[in-house]
Amino acid sequence: MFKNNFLWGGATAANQFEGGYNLGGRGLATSDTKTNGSMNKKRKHSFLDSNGKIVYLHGSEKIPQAYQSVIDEKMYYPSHRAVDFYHRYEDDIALLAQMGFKCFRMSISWTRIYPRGNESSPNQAGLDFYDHIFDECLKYGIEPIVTLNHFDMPIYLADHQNGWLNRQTVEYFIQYCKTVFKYYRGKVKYWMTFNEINLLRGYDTLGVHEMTPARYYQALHHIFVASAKAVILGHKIDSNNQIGMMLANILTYSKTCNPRDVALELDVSRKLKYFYSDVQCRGYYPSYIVNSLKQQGITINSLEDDDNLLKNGCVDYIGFSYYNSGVVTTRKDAEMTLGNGIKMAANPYLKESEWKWPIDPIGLRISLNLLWDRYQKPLFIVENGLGANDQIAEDGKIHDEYRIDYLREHIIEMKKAVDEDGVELIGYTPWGCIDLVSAGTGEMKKRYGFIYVDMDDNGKGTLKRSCKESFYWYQKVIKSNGESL
Ligand code: P53
Repeated sequence: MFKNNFLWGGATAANQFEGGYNLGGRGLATSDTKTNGSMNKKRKHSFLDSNGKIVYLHGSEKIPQAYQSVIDEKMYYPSHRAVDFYHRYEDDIALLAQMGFKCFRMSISWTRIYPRGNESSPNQAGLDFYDHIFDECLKYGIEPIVTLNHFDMPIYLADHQNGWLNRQTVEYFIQYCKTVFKYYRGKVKYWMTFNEINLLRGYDTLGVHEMTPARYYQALHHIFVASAKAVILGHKIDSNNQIGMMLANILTYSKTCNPRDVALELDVSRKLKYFYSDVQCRGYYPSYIVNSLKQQGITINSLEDDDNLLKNGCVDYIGFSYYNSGVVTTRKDAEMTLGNGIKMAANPYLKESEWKWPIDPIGLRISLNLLWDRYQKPLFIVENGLGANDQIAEDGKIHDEYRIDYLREHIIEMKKAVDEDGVELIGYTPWGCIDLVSAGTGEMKKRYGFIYVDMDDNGKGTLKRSCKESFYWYQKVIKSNGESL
């Protein structure tokens, strides 16, 4: 049985959901230069312009004022309007309330609050926008769950000071956190610092041009420090605040019982996942990373107080995403699958989604146990779900029984982790509860929602919302606190 106050809900992120990218005084974010799926491969530091020519983005001498001039009005950038939550939040939240949501996970767009990132005072229109959203949620008894940073940052900080590579970005981030912690004090209790902290690699998330391993670890160190400082500050501003980390929980299996495979799996799980949660839950760099950095000849520049900050800024809970597992093998000829964008060997025991992400509900129970055993901190499944190309049937409805099956199977395993294994679980917020833009591909047709949004990969459509079959199913799940599946 789930606790009475179990947080059933759904999850979103500003850059994939909100739109209004240049409204209400919002500044340009790195994510606003991401094009859609067809451009995906080219998008890191360049894109194809409407004549098929490659245009280099940030750092290019050809475009000095990159942060202002990179947007080509002829191109389609999914974040600019996304699915227009910006104008539709009242109706959208009413639909979530109709489903019985106890909580709603969303992120604040940093550039709505500090358009360039370095201003001395915040943008009032941005503060008002989220204030209205939180009021709207609270009106229905929906607890807002807020990610402070979900895959974006002010493009100004990226292009003028190399984003997270620059220590100064920590201070600007903390200024932003302080503003929102104070402004929304009493309205928001559950926060998360950095979304999928273990997957931040690109220009959009780190704001760093020309990445190298040494630069990566330096930027990451700044992010760890920023997160720790945010936790400390958030507790000081309101001792009721619960501030979590957010881990992409990519579960890895060893392909065989060959000890070489098993040892590799241990190594991969640490480098891909546990390094990050070890720092944020235990408050120091684990020995396996300290030694690996030494071996690579990488020295991280840190300040004297950083050790204390990491120690005192441990998170209150572990928020994590879980979509699938992957198989690790020392064999080079193994058949590889693309799940999660990270290359792993295929698992013959599992089916895969249309996007080739393996489907592994038991892996969710295993993941919950691994994290619980390692840290004994409350867990919160803040993303899970099936990306599928839903079709409107002849009766005008969307019969997404495949999504219901996916979620049901995962909830069953989640329940076993709670009932049989005694894991402490705060809540469950499936990803993209209202269809939104895919982070990995920029597509719209990779849908996760209970609520359908009429829009295609190029942003065309009425944006009208309609309830899928899964909407009514999830409504019953919530009403019965997970008993009626
Ligand atoms: P999409 C990679 C691996 C695991 C989770 O992903 C990931 C990614 C990035 O694609 O992202 C998380 O949209 C992320 C969300 C994202 C969601 O998973 O590629 O926190 O922003 O939309 C699903 O299908």
